[in-house]
Amino acid sequence: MTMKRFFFSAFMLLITGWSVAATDEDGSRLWLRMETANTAAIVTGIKGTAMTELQTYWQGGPVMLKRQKGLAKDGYTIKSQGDKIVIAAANDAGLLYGAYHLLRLQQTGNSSSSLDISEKPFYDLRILNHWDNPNGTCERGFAGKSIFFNPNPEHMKMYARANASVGINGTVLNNVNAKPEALSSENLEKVKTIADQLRPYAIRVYLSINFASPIKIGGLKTADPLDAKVIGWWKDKVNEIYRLIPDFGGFLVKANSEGEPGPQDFGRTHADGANMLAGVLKPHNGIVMWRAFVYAPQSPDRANQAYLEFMPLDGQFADNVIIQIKNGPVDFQPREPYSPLFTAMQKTQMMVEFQLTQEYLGAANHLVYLAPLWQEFFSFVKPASLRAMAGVANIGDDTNWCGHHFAQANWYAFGRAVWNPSLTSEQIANEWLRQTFSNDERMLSSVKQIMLDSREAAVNYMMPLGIHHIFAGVHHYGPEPWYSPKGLRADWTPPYYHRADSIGMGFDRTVNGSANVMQYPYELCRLYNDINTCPETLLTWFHHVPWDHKMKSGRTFWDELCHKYDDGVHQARHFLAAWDAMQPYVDKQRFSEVQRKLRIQARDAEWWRDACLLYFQTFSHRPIPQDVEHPVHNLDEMMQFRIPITMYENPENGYNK
Ligand code: GCV
Repeated sequence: MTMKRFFFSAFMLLITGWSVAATDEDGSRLWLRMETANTAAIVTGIKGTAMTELQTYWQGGPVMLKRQKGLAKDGYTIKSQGDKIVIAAANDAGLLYGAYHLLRLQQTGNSSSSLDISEKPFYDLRILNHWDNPNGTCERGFAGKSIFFNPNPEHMKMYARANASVGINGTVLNNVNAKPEALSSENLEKVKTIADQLRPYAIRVYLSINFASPIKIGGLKTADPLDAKVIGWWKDKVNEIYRLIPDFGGFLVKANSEGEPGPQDFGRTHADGANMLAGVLKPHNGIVMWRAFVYAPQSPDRANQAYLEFMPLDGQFADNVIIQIKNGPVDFQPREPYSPLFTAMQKTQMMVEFQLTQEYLGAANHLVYLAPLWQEFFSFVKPASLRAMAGVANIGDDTNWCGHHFAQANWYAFGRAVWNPSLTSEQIANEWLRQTFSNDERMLSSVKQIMLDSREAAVNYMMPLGIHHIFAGVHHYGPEPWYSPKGLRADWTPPYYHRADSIGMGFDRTVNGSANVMQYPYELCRLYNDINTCPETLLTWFHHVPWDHKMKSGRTFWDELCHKYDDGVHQARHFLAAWDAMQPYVDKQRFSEVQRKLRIQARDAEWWRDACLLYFQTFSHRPIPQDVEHPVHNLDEMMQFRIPITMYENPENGYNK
């Protein structure tokens, strides 16, 4: 070798050793990046899937799959016995989950020779809700078109594997703003095809229904749930569904909410509507998930309404009805208190609805890891008080499934949390990172920290101290605290929520205001009602806070607000810098795609801070403190800036003025 070639090769070694940890990846394999160990024989059925997965990817010694009585449904044990590993479960789904657990151990570098694991799911029903429309769009979808629109078997298989690998066992295929055609015979054939593709992975399908379907596609004059013809129509429809899909899960219903039809249109209650459907599903073991997301335009406080409509019905729902309640009383805000229905209803089965798709958290542009938000919810609501958990999916046909590589973590975390709500956000992040990126400790701790801090950072740069719903109209991306078009219902405009004026800002929900505090248990009511004991993280949620109110830090409320917004900007910039330092440990494609998104996030954080501080300053008339970075954008320019997108797409860029 000539000297010149020697130096060239040494140089190449150096740069390849330094620059790329692995070959480029596009994220399409999600967290299932296992190397193929063998070519597996194709075996059918759920147990067959477990065998195929192990034969294809397991690199250790022999594994035996065994049915064993006495174990919990879907639970399993994994034990080392001599040179083999035995996975035992009471049902085939348990064997499948055991197989994925073993593969997870392999991928996270934890498979040892002395395994003694015993697992069972906390909830029976572990369900994704897709807000997918028949035309292929996804409401609040930021990752492309619906995967169910033209279901490609390979795509469906990967979707099924990903869900089963974390124990998700149900999926609602269509939007809660349901088109009546969801129940047409033609559509049901399509649903059957999807159900057949998901069944080997122990996943049942469900549908959202339009309450007026008997009129719209049945040709009846009414959809009154107590009308015999209407009940007959639903019976026939449900029989048709079960003939095609014998393990069909049931219906999800959004009724009398945001213009959707419901039993109240016929003078009936939510219980009348839900129980009628429950009655026709019952012989088939189907369930009804009836949403409590209701609010009327004329109400003085949107946060009060689900409680007001549903509490009087507590105890009136059939035993196969579950009331599905969003985690907070308004709508998936970066921070909300928990919905008070969860602690108030005592005689009704309830499930929580979390939103994985980041409608209010920077869409597919911001890295916001949601497990800490769910953990916060569970610090108030006992997991055992719920029957199930639902997650509004963030999945589309984008190559990386979720639009942002780190949004995959929210899909993964949802599955893990519904399997075991006591897993910490950190444990889940650690598992996900190891499988999705690598077991390299030099990368793990910094990136895990970004994930763990990301939700609080978003709260800081978007709406700290209890501020809520000050988003841009319609698409909800970016700040528009001033948005208030003439004639629009007040509760669809930010001023309804922030109520900024010359005295201060915030929504008075105390006993002297909307009395929302009274929907909480006595101790919390007392805590929230007093401005001096109310947690500062929820201050303007419950109080109209004077600009000079003294905060725990010793600062005035206005100064604290400025600091919080600025902290958020610095956190977002820090995420970018910390990620940049990860270049040696991450493949080039995913490194640069995430870097690009983090740059948008850092710019957006600045946009949020500047827009909110300059706008609220027009009410506070106080200076921005000297030790806070001062806005670099102009309020009037920001007020004119609109991102021309619908609620079905992700903005390519954030603020780009
Ligand atoms: C599916 C919010 C969202 C809507 C969504 C609704 C709901 O209002 O902006 O897109 O509709 O919640 O959860 O029903």
